[in-house]
Amino acid sequence: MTSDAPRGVDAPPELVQLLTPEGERVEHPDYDIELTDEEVRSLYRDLVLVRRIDLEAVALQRQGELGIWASLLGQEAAQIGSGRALTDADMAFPTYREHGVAWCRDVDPVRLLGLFRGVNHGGWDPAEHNFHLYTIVIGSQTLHAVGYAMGIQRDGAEAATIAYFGDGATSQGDVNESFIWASVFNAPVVFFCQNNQWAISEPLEKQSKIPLYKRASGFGFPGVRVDGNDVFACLAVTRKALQNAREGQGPTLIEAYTYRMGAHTTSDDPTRYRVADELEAWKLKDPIERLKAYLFKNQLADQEFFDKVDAEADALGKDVRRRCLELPDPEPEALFQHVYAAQHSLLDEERDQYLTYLAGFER
Ligand SMILES: Cc1ncc(C[n+]2csc(CCOP(=O)(O)OP(=O)(O)O)c2C)c(N)n1
Ligand SMILES: [Mg+2]
Repeated sequence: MTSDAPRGVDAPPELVQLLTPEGERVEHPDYDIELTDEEVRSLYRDLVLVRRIDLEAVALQRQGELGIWASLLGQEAAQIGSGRALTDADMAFPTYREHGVAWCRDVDPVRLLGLFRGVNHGGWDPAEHNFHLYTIVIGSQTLHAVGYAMGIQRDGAEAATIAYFGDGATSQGDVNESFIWASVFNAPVVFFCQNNQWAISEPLEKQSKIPLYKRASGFGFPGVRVDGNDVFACLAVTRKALQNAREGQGPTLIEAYTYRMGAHTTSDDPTRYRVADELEAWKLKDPIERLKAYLFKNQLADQEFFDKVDAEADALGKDVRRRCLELPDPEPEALFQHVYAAQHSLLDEERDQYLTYLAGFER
């Protein structure tokens, strides 16, 4: 770090920004976005609702109803901006934290919770939503995304894929291999890295000596750093990168510069490794507050609108909680389902053995 300011908080000069932390609209020579007032209000609603889902999930975990939860707090704009840039035909490959992108892909939030409650192995049909299952193995989904992109390239489809991953994931072999494949095959893929400054307790400076987006040039494709707390900029930059990919111009690496305001997961205690100042400084860059300020200042929304969105968020929180608690426990034999695409004799045998074993107990 070159200044005494808390980590990452001095916005780097090369950052694409269209909305300042104070809610002022600014221009960028390479990126612009035309949004109707209704579209801006709709983005605000998305941000507030996904934050509410996240808050409810953290509370459910604290009450013992979920095994674990990976909060997206602070990363809403990166996820909603990029998620709303996708067309129905595009395919997204998430990590375990992309609840905002899931929202944009119309995945019922309760389905996400089912996975963290341990009552299913995935929760949704990737083909139905063009949103792959969550991936815990850091970085592996970038390879899946490139493979899928090469497939749609051969199909001649007018679509692109987007691979989500974190700053820490850029140190994984899988991610670097996926960059090479994407580059040499000119695959229609957008690499969307949410640099939230931390990989559990490892700070960014332990992952890279150069800004992450600059890594792309070594692989032979463009990289761009965007203000990850600015929903307009995330939407504009991702839209352009996806369009380039669809038009045969190959991959782009987007580094969304943001901050993980919560713990890594509910199993983590960030007070053990980071100073409180850092969080306080980043709170001033909150993605929701800046859009709210913009809406207010430009008289695009009044108090009645904000109250309505808050009420909708509360109702959604209640609904998600109720339906989460009602999720049925799976039958023990469900463990053996969906392991392979088709029936498998060894697995059938193991399932029968297990059921015979269970039948020996009184239920
Ligand atoms: C291959 C692999 N190695 C290690 C882990 C353990 N692990 C889980 S999350 C994580 C840090 C990931 O950091 P980052 O990529 O920055 O994503 P973030 O959680 O910050 O969104 C690690 C090392 C894992 N899940 N998979
Ligand atoms: Mg990270």
